[in-house]
Formats: sequence, structure tokens, C-alpha cells
Amino acid sequence: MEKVRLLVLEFAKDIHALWRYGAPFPTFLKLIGTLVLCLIVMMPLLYPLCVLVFTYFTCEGLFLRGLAQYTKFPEGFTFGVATAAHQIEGAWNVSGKSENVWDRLSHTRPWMIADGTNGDVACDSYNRYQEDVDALAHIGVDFYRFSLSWSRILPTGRVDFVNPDGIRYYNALLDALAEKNIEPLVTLFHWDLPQTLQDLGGWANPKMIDYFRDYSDLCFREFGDRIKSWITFNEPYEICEDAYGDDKKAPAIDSHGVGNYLCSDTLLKAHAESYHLYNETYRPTQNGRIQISINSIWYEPADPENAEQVALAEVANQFKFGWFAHPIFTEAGGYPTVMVENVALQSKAEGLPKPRLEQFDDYWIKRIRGTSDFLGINHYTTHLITGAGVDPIAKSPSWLKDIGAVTSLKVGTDSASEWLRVVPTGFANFLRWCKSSYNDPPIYITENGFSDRGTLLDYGRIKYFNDYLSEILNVIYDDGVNILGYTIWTLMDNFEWRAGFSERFGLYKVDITDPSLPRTPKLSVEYWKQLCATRELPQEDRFKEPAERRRV
Ligand code: PNW
Repeated sequence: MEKVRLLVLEFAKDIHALWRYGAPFPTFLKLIGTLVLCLIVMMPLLYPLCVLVFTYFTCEGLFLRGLAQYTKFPEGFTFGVATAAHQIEGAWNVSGKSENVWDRLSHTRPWMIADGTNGDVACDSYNRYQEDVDALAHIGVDFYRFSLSWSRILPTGRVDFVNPDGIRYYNALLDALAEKNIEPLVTLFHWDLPQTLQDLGGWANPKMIDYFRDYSDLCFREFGDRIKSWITFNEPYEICEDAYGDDKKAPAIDSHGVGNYLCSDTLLKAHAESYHLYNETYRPTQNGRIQISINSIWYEPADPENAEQVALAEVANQFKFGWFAHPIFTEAGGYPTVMVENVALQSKAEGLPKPRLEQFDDYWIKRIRGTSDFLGINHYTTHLITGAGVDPIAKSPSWLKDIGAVTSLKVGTDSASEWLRVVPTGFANFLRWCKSSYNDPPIYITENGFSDRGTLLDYGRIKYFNDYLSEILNVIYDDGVNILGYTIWTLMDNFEWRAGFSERFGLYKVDITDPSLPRTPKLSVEYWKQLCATRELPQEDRFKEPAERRRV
């Protein structure tokens, strides 16, 4: 011990001398020697410490994720629930409402609906809207996203006749929401086009730009004093590709590779006109905001190390999300370059004199650019890209063939909907991509949800919400993605389009065999009630599948 004391003393003296008088050469050598000695002695301690510090700083994200999952939502983050008119209202021909394209499809081609059901009665929300509002208040959400039925308000589709009962119905719903302090977020068009307008060509007819502007005008004027948040279109991809480029949605035109691109041209212009009308005529007095909700299937390479797959996944994302996001949310505007190029190449190979996808001219590029106050995202799932080529399910010509990639559903776990694979990390990758591709826009998630067959103990749905919400928290806190709100799809089991009532997304179960259409809360109602009250992801075991609970 005495030896160590002397050594330390000498070392201190050396340092003192070094500072005071400058160091003679041998003292300096001794000093270095002592330092090296000290380092060797302390090495076993220092080494693990260095490794720990180094790993912490290089893998900080992993550390935080592994040790402490984020659970708390930022101040001001809002939660809501979404529905759509045709899926819940029923009363398809009551009090002046006219036929829409989904009424026409389900009545004339019932075999196209999986279980032969239709939207004639649906959840009867036309008569039971007060029950819906009570359920929303019970859950404790901040806002309710619902859509207006165009053919209920304007039976001819045009403003030549306004149906007073349509106005009355939505006024009553808005009043009921105000009573419970629930903000309305209202979609002008959620797929239920008046059949009269479809008879004129629907979204493939450029005249629809005027009809949609007139319809928006009426809605802003009638309801804009109480509606501060508007969505022009719900999921333009599903409208243009599934309804005009395919037969997956009404009116099932199936003009693959042609009608889909005519539709996007009209729809984006109609959206822009509606935005400008609101912006110039109504915003100054009504002070609201207006946006579009674009949906994605996010594409990822099956093998992230495979450069070709990585490049093709980017192409597919540009074709899917970029088709509608690029014209509105980028500096350059217009369709994504790769989309323009691919369709031009394919069209040439087909011997066509000009591309099937017409580009916007300068006037429309400018008119469409920047026409959304927020980026509205509907997201459910991720699919994979396995390589270049023509997807086996692609028609010719078609949007899918124009991409030039083969897709696969072999990813994540399943749901009751074939297309809906559960891949929470895909959501995080997609959100980060939106931040970098569209200049860090403020984002609202306007739909996200999970389908099963209608069980009351819906652990699968709760796990889906919990895992997807957890990824939202990760990208907010780790990547600074600017997400301001989240919307659950959906309040209650409802008419799931061509799947009828066979795929159920609701927080409430609806027994459609009972004429009184009773709504029964599923376990997910409890989960959301707690989340809305605490603004934190519930961690309790009762929300987990019994096999996944902690063992004591
Ligand atoms: C949305 N996909 O549709 C619609 O906005 C809702 O009306 C619908 O009920 C809900 O999601 C559930 O299907 C989508 O293939 C349909 O990725 C298909 C996809 C996404 C959304």
C-alpha cells in the first residue's frame, strides 16, 4: 500500500513540475510510462465501459425500443373513428335519396357481393345515428369521420334540386355531435356516386369536375359553419383503379389500363377545384381546413439485400401512393416521372400512337400542386415485391402491368381480408418514406384497422391497433414524422363493399339477422376507451390473447 502511495505522490510531483518548470526528458518518459501502467491496470474496467457507451450511441434506437417502448402520445395528438355513408346509413331509397353506383351493383349483380348482402339497410344509421353518437361519446374520441351521401343530398347528382331531407339528416347528425363535443371530419366523396352521373360516364367524364365543385359548394355553404375539417376524396386509388380499371368496386367498369387513368385525371382536377373554392370563398369566414385521403398498400422488397427488388418496390410505391400524392404534395407536381415513363414505354410496345396516361399541362400542374392542408393517409397493410416482370394476376394492358413487378402476399400474419396482412414495421417504413418524399408534411392517419369474422373478444384487432400505434410513436419520437391524429376504421361492423358483412372491422358487433340491428361492444371498445382517456397505449394483460399474457 505504502508503495502505491509513494508512486502516486511521485506522479503528482511530476505533473506539478511539468506544469511549473516544463519537463526534462527523463521525467516526461516516466510520466508516459506511469500513464500506460495506469491504463493497463484499469483496462479490464475501461473496456466494457467503452463498449457500453459506444453501443448506446450507435444503436440508441434499438436500446430505447428494447428497454422502454414508447407508450404516451404527444400533447395535442387527436383520436377519431371513421365510417362511410353507404356502409352504415341504409335508407337507400327513403325520403328522396336516389340510387348510387353501389345500390345499382348490389341490386343488379348480387352475386358480386360475397354474402349477397347490400347497403339497403346496412347499420340503419339513417335512423339510429343518435346511438352511433352515444357510442362515440362512450369511447371518448375527439372526432368522428363520416361521409355525406351525394345522392341523398342531390338526387340528380346536380344542383338543380336539393333534397331537403338530405340536408335535414346531416344537420341532425351534426347537432348530435356538437351536443357531445365531438368534432366532425367530413368526407365529401366515399365511393357512392349518384347513378345519374355514372350514366354520363362517372369519373371518366371531365364534366365531373364541375359537378363535384357544385356539390362541394353546396356542402360548404350548408354545413361549413359547423364542419371545420373536410376531406374531398376517400382513396382515389380505389376509385380509379378498382372501379374504373377493374371490377373490384362499383361501378366495376373494368377498363384496365385506360379508364383508371382517365379517372385520375378528372379526380385530381375535381379535387383541386374543390380545394380552391373552399380556400378562396369559404376559408376566410369558416376558418376550416381541407385535405385528401390517399391510401397505400406499402410495397417492400422480399429480400432487402436485392437491389432490383429495392428499386422495383420504389416504382410500385410511386405507382400506388405517388400516383395521387406526387401531383399534390411535391414541388415538381404532376405524376411521378417513373409512372409517366413506364406507361409511355408500355403504350409504345402496345403499338399505341400516344401514352394511355396523359400528363397534366402546366396550368393543371400548378392548379393541383399544394391543394391539401394535410396529408391524409389511409393505411392497412404491406405487400412484397419479388422481382421484375408481369404479375401473374395482371390484366393487359393495366396499371399492374405498367408497374412491371411481381407482387406477393407472403408477409406478416393474416386477417379476414385476403389483402390485409399484418405488418406493423411496414407502416413505420411507409411513414418515414412520406416524410422524406413529400417534404415533411403534417399527417393525419385517416383510416387504419383490422378485419376478423366478428368475435367479441377481438384480441387480434387489439394487437393490430397496439402494434401499429406503437410504430406511429416510434416514427414520431425517433424520426420526427409529423403525425397529428389517428382515425380508427371503424365504429361498427358494416357493409364492407364487395365482401358484404363477411369481413368485419368494427369496434361494435352488429347483428344483421336481428331487425333491431343491436350493437354490442367488443373488447376493443374497452381498449380504446382507456386509450382515449389516458392518451397512452394500454398495457394490461386483459387486452392480450390469454396465451400471450405474462406468466406469474
Ligand atoms: C378502405 N387495400 O378501403 C375504405 O376507405 C373503407 O371504406 C373500407 O371499409 C376499409 O378500407 C376496409 O376495407 C380499402 O387493398 C380497401 O389496401 C382496400 C385496401 C385499402 C383500403
